[in-house]
This record gives sequence, structure tokens and C-alpha cells, in this order.
Amino acid sequence: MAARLPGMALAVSLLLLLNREVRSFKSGSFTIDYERNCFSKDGYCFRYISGSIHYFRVPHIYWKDRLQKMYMAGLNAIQVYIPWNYHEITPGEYDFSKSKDVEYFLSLAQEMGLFVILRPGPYICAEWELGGLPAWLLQSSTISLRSSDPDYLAAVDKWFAVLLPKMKPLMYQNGGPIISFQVENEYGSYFTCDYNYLRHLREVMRSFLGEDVLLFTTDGNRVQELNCGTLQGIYATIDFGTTDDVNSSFRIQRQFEPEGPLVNSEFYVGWLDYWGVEHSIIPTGNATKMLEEMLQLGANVNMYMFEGGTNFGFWNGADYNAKYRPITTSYDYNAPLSEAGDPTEKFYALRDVIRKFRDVPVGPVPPPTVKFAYGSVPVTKYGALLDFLNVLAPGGAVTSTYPLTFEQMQQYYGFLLYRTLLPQTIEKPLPLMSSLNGVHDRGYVLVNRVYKGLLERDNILALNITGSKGDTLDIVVENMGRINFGSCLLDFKGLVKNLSLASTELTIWSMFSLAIDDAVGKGWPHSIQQEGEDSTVQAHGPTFYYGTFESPRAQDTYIRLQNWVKGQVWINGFNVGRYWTDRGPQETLYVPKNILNENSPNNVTVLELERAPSEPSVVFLDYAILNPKG
Ligand code: 6DJ
Repeated sequence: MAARLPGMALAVSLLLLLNREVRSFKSGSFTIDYERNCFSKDGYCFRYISGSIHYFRVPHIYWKDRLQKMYMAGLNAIQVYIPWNYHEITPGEYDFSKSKDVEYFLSLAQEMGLFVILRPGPYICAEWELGGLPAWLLQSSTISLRSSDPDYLAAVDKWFAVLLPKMKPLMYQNGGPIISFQVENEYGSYFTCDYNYLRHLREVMRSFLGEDVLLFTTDGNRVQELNCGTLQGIYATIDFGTTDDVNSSFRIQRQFEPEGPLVNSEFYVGWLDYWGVEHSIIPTGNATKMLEEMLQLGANVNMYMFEGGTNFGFWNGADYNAKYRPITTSYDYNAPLSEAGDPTEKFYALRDVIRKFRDVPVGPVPPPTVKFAYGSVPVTKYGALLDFLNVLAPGGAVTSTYPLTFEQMQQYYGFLLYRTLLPQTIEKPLPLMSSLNGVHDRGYVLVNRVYKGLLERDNILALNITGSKGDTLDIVVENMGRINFGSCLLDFKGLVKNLSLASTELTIWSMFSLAIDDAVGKGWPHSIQQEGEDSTVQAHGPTFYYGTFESPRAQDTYIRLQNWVKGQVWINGFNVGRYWTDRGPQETLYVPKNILNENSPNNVTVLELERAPSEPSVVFLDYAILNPKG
């Protein structure tokens, strides 16, 4: 009978037989083995020792270098967030080019032999503006973020429909490096506790990535966090640092996952910095001791951060802990690889621990990148911000009885100018007041273009001023980064409450969106030949400065603005970030070599918001100062 089976049918039965073989030990399978308490890769127990790196905080010319160093540390995986707001700055316009080419970044990881644990959000926290959510979601002032609010979900679905199909071919099941996908981030810490939201994300992710995708969640190591953050069908993992206890933390994970691999998805080998707060240090000895303890238990560990990088531009986030606390430009994180990607003593010490558990690649670790001290560069005053509204606010003003927020103006980042006229003559100083703490986050106040001082969220709610009826009152308001964690995510920017002069509410405002990044990105102010103003007259209030320097050989460097107060720096139109010398602890900004010119002078533009030194200059050093007390 068998002989009479048509050839085709025989082939099919053979294939089925083979397939069954293939399915039980299928190459390209990544699952959870609940019997052996491990991840199962192609049928074998697999344990990852991983590190977090954010491609959006590392110049793309250095992606390979950093991944190579992570590989040489003995890691077999990296953990990566995807910040939605970075790729969809304007609704419906997606950017995955150059420094945003996440597919290329992930393919480099694969080339290097590193698996990828992907965390596509949609919310990521990460000390990133609004935790990675686009600020345009706040155009609706009543939106409920991170919940099953239909408006929010519609936006998420649209984004995931663009992102996830790009990720699918990169899954391990499809020959790529991604072994697992995180759903949301520390969702159990958020007040909404909306299971329908998690359920929705689970279904959307499965529909785009396939039923065999390995989904997981990450929450803090407390029962109440896991209660709201976990969901059936999504593997529950936890995060904790060196001040926690390993065994009791994993016991909490076991309450939610009695079987399966132990996973610390964020083991804090370093920590973040806030402006005005001492630089964070996690002692190397504490990190190595705990890593060894966890690896001894057979746990999977991801170190957060292994390479921190930089919050270039306006991308830093903020926390709210009794007060608004913005994150520094540097995201060095006291990590094993420094902000500039250099191996630290922590790197080598952690590698020595990893070596006890798996083979660490032989050969030299790539050296630190070369740094160059270009020295002191004098800068010239270009003029007060208010003198350039034709360039910076070409669209003119929008008027309204009461002030509009950044979100209502559809200008989401940077600076916005609010203008009104003084309603009365003030001979004896009267307080300009934001009694409801509605200046988000800093307002630089000028009367008839003379700088009077500032208002600051949670700190300075009133400022005494004088003036005559009809004088122009200008307030340049700075968004210092939207809150990325906790219950205050609806962090609208600008004058979010009315301002008053003593008891008189101020009305009839003109708002000017300031497109400073656009103008400087296009070469302003260097492109407009203008006699520099007399720099010896010290300016007060938001003022531009410019200068040039040569770098015949472009190397990484650090810019220091000693004796300046607070502001923003651009080099060749690239927004290097915020400085706040007055508050610290960060005193230098990382300047990667890819933004420097070798064959033409480099343009430095500084926007000082309060007061430049009397002989203004900046200096380029070959080392970082993140901890002036250290
Ligand atoms: O997942 C979060 C990371 O993106 C976890 N975490 C890190 C990063 O933000 S603070 C630093 C934090 N979670 C908040 C817990 C506060 C105690």
C-alpha cells in the first residue's frame, strides 16, 4: 500500500514527521521552561547576563564601539528601550533614519553576538521626556495616559502598527537577535492599574509579533507593584538594586511566577543624577557582590545602565518627589561604561564576576576613545533673545485672554515667550505671582526688555517688579523636561495657571513659539554677519553668544561653562544640551567628535538665560566633570 502512496503524500508525511522533530528542538525558539526554571533557547536552558544601552543616548557612529565593549565584558544580551516620542515627533511622521535607525542598531547587536531584550513601551520611564510618550498626546488635557482611554489606545495602536512590523523580522524566531519583548514598564507603579490596558497591549503585540513571542513585564520588588503590573500570559519579572535583598526580592517574584526563570530586569549598578543634587555613586564592591549572588542563584540579570550616554537636546525627563526634579544632561549613570563609552574600573570588576559563570571573550577590550582639550574659546555677545523674534518666531504671536500652554501652542520642547502689558504703574515693587505654582518650569522675566529675575516651579513663586502702565512684560518660559515617573505624567508646560500682579490677574497675552533649535540648526546666528555687541557690558536675561574654534582632528571633548549660570549649548547646530553650572553637579557637557568639523571652523552658540561672565568664554577639556566634589 505504501508503495502506492503518491510521491507527494509521502513527502508531506515525511515533512510532518520532520517538523515534529523540528518543533521539539526548533532552531529559533525562545520560550520559558517551567520545569527547569529557565529560559529555553532551542530547547536548551539559557541564562542571560545583559546590560542596558539606549541607542538614542549614544551617537550612532559609536554604536558598534559600545556594543563591542559590552560583548567584551562577557554579556550575552543587551536590553533596549524604544522611545516613541523620539521617532514620532509630529503625529503621523515617523523617523527611523541615521541616529534613529533602531533596526540598524539591533542588527549591529546581532553581528556582535548579543541577544536583545526589547522594551518598546509604549511608556518607558528611562528619565526621558514624558517617559517616552509624545507630548502631543497632551493636546487633549483630559487624556488618561497609560490606560484604556480610547484616545490614548488609538494613538498607541497606530504607533505599534508602524513599529512592531519592523521588529518582527528581528525576532529570534525569525533569525534575528530579539529574544523577548517587555510590555509597558513598571506598570504596577502607576495609579491607573488598568488590566484592560495591559490586556490590550498583550493582544496588539501578539497580533503583530505572533503567538510564539515571549512577552514579559517588569515591576518593582513589592507585592502591590506586581499586583497591578502583571497579567496572565505575560511573564512577570522584577527590578531592584544593591540596597535590596536578593533572596527576599526573588521570593516576591516567585509569588507571581512560582516556576520559571528568576529575572532581575533592572539591576542598578549605577544611578541617575538630578540638577542640584549630589552625583550618584553605586560602589563597585556593592554591585559586584550582588551580581555574584544573583548569578550564583542561576538568575538572569540585566544591568541598568551598562552604558548610560547623554540626554542631548531637550530630551531629559524629570521626577516628581515632593518637588519637580529635572534630570541632568549627562546620563552617565555611574555605569560600567562612562558617558563617553570608556570602560571604568566597575566594568573590569563586573567582568571578573561574569568570568566565574561563563566564558568571557578573549582579546583586548577596545580602548577609551581619544579625548582632546581644544582649550579656551572666547565667545561674543550676539544679542538678547527678544531682539530676534523675527528669526526665532517667524510665525508671529498668538493672542489669548489667558496664557496658552506649550501643548495648546503645539510647541512641545524648549522655550516659549509670553508677552503682556503692565495694567498699571507700579512705583513701589509689587509681586508678579504664580500663586498656584503654574510656571512650568522656569520663567525669565523682563519689563521693557530689562531683566528682573525669574520664577521657578516649586521654588520661586513671586518676583517683585516695578514699571509703568503699558510697559511690556515678557516672560521666556523654559520647559525643563516633562515628568517621566509617578502619577504626575500630565505635566503641561508654560504658564499653566494665570499670573497675577499682586491681586490683579494678568490678561491679554501674546504667545510666541520660539523655534531656536530650527534656527541654530540652520546656521543662525553665525550665518548672519552682525557686529558683535560690546561683550564687556554684562547682559542679564536670555542672551545669545557665539564663537568659533578649529579642530583639524575631530576628537571627543567636553565643553565647560565655568562662571555661566544656566542655559543651552549648540555646536555646529547640534543641540548638545542644557548646562546649569549654578546648580551642578554636572559641569561639563559631552561633545562627541561626529558633530565637529575638520575642514572648517566649528560654531559654538550659547543661550545664557540669566547672566554670562563678564569676559565670556567656554573651554574644551579632555575629561568630564560630573562630580565636582569627587
Ligand atoms: O524602568 C525604570 C527605568 O527606566 C525603573 N527606574 C529606573 C529607570 O527610570 S528610577 C530609574 C526607576 N523607577 C522608579 C522607581 C522609583 C523608586
